[in-house]
Amino acid sequence: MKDSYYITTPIYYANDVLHIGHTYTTVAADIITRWKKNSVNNVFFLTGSDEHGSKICEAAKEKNKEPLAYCNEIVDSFKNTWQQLNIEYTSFIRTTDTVHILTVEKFIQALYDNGDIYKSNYEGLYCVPCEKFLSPTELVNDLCPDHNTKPVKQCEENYFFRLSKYRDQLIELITNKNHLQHFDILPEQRRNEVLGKLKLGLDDISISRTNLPWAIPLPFDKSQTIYVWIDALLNYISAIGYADDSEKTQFKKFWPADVHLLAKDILWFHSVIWPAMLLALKLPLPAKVFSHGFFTVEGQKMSKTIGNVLHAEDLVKIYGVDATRFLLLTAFPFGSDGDISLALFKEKYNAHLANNIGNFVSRVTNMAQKYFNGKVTIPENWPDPEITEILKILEPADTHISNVRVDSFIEIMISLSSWGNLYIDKNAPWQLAKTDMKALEKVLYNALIIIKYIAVLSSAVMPESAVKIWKTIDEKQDIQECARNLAKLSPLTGSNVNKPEILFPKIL
Ligand code: ME8
Repeated sequence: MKDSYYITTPIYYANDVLHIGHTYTTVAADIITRWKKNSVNNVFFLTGSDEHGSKICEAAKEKNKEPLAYCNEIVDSFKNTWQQLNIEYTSFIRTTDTVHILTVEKFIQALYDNGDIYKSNYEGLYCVPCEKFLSPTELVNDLCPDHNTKPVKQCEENYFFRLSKYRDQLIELITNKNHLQHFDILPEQRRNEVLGKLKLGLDDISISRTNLPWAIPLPFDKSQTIYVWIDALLNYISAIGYADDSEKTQFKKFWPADVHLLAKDILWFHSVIWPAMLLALKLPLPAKVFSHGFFTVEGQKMSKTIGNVLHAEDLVKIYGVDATRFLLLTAFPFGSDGDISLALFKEKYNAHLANNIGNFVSRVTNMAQKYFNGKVTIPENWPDPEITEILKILEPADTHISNVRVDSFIEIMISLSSWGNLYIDKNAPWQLAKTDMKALEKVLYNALIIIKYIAVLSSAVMPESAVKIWKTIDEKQDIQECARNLAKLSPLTGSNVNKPEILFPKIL
């Protein structure tokens, strides 16, 4: 079995600072990475910036800057955002990095040598914000439906990639689950959309431009530059050393990727164009592409013109880093679109974090202090069936992460805490304190165990809170070891429950 795991986010356009949609994808990738690191030795989490093309050129020009100088500033802002959100990526690739440029040249030359690239005339309508040609049927009132802007007519002699040649092979790899090279597109609804479109036919695509200097020149015809999307997709292999000829490259260790994470706006590029490019060079395809839901804000697409763009930093100011990570991933089922608003986040924060998880940790640890001075000892015949039974809820945790269902993973944490609160209400420790200290100690011990496992799952989602909880319950076990052995219930290893910090104060 391959002892490595490779997950990627899209490389975001360096034309502007990041917004909450970008953060959504990246936090999800970070949660998966953190959890995978518990059981897999080599985990690679790649993110980065997409820096070539008209879109970046125009943004730089507006600010009176050279494209690279402009990108440098935007990349700094990306890195700051990721640092603020506790994102632990392995590598940050820029499409202006030399290693990336060399990879693109090598790859495109190989496609050319293979006979997969040819020259032809092209006339079409190009949408700069999308960085792609749109067919007349895609337009609404002559405008791009995603950006409400008029595409520009372009007519030139370009180089084309023989995309159509790979259609049948792609359909087979997407549909045949028993194929060794099965390529999974998730959720299923998205797979069906891609397949439906593929079955209607597939045209070759133009992969070069004549009048766009801010891009990588074609290695076999320097008068043209490489289409920004072809350049960008190759980041997934340039970052792990595809162009490095030495024996021990990261490429051997990590390729094919386990999952490319993204949203529906760029699914076609990742589920058709990218795999076809790989097939052309007989490279293995990524195991899966997962398209999570798309956020709108109060019913509308986020846009600077409307002025409704939400940034993760807005949430961090109100809720802190951990809660922001949690709130983003619990807003909607992970594969479904949804409408976000500050009101929705507040409601979720109070329901799940302040009133449920935070309240549970606080009331149990306070009672451990009050009734036992923090020293709660293991009951006889522990674990009792009730605890063994409820902790079975942990069984699918690894599977949820492997299936990229971060929402279902977090749901386990929420359910454990809801169960814990009910368990406390049902057993009324304040009554037991008057009649049966032994029974009381058992109830608190069990509740502390539930807290321990909430912290274990939290280590991926809310890492700082996980450490706080661990300290509060005085756990000595290594949290990763505990995460690796979820199937084997472990007792508390500390001896002194401390006074809790308020984890998630209620927000009115
Ligand atoms: O497309 N809701 O970059 P990009 C949820 N450079 N996720 C969203 C979102 C929203 N409203 N808006 C953006 C590009 N995202 C290319 C990618 S990869 C080889 C090149 C997230 O800056 C989501 O992951 O437009 C989406 O696919 C991505 O940001 C698009 O980022």
